[in-house]
Amino acid sequence: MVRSAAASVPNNLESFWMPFTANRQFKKNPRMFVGAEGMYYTTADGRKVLDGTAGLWCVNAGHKSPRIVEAIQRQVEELDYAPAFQMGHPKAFELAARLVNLAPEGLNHVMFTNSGSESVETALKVAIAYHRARGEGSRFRLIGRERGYHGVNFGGISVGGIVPNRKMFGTLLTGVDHIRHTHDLARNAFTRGQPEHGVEFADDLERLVQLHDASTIAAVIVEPMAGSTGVLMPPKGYLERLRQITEKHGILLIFDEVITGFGRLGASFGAEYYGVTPDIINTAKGLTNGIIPMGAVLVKSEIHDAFMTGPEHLIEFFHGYTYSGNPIACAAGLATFDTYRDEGLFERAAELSTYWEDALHSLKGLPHVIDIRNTGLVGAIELESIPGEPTKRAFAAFIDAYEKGCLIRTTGDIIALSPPLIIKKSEIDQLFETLKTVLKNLN
Ligand code: PXG
Repeated sequence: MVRSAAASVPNNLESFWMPFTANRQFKKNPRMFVGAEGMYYTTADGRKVLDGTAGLWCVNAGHKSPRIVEAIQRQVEELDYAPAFQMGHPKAFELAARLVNLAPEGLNHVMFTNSGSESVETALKVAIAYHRARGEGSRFRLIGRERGYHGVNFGGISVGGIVPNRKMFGTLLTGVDHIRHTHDLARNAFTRGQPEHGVEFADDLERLVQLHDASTIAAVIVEPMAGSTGVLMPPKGYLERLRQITEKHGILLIFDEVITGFGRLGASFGAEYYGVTPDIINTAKGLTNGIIPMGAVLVKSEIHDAFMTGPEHLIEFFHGYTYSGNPIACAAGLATFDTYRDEGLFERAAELSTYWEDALHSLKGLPHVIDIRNTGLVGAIELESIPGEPTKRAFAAFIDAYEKGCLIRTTGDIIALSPPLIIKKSEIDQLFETLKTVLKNLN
């Protein structure tokens, strides 16, 4: 029997194998969102849930932001899709130019992707190919960092440093090594902003240069502030030193700004916030307010120009996606930038960050809390793990907070918070009052 595509099937939860989810736990007691506006989700059972995480660190301008919604609707009517290769459409060029305008000086060229993971793969490929294009093909090694998160594709998990994301997947990329992470609870617990201790962790790169020789290393990739792994701020002077060491050895520095881009820290990019300019920046998430999948990779002119040689009818770089610079995504991106600018959201994040910091650190002293850290509109509360049962305590907090009307994220036994930048002081109060109750009741 031929089954019609339109035939209705009874809804069931079995078919969808959910990403990064405890599927069996979820399906026994599903948590479904059916609507969203501004700072709040609506659940299937009609409750309002305060979004303490901007979706997954992406809805920086809040949900259903009207200009973005309208721009997408208009674009579908005007030009739904245009081939990404050997053809163009105006909004892709406009969005690239606007992005360059937001970025630190010198990062003048943009490739579009469809996710943070694709931005990572693109950046790593650009780095290796760049060295080869200028006659240093021996520079093939990629250096990541322990506890780094760079998405889930093979390049990203190879340079990434989150063990469960790597251990099941065979040999990964070859020619990859890692510098040590910067988390140092013993010296830095309960720091507001950048930790005092740990600039010397950057010197671990010199150790790898000694081991592999600079002439074999193409690039180092780090998140300016490590997000997914539990919000780890760069120690004071650390990023500056990484920049010095990479420059000294001719190694490209890639900042993965998928989370730190677009106002999260109260500046356009982490690079601007920390005052350190890398050679390549990866973005996604807040680029379109999370509404349409899109990522972008910004590169310095020297990198771009190294490929602009040879006969002009030939393709210069063999890479790209069917949906690179998709018109709907570009329209969403442009309207997102207008919204960030006209609502002053990056400045708003900077202004609110002190109130946010004070509210967050007021949780110090509650049961099981072993660290609290923050920057911009990001916060983390690290809990002591239940012996032999890592992640269980924070997961219980996540469920309880959800039932009490707040969406939070957990990674390991760390609670991570990153609300839309439109959050009001009263909503910051609501979030932390709820968390206080949750933490007090935690086993
Ligand atoms: N790089 C960084 C720094 C990221 O944070 C990615 C790459 C991958 O992006 P895509 O779009 O392929 O998912 C990310 C994604 C969390 C969480 O709760 C973080 C991410 C994604 C989902 C959840 O910490 N970061």
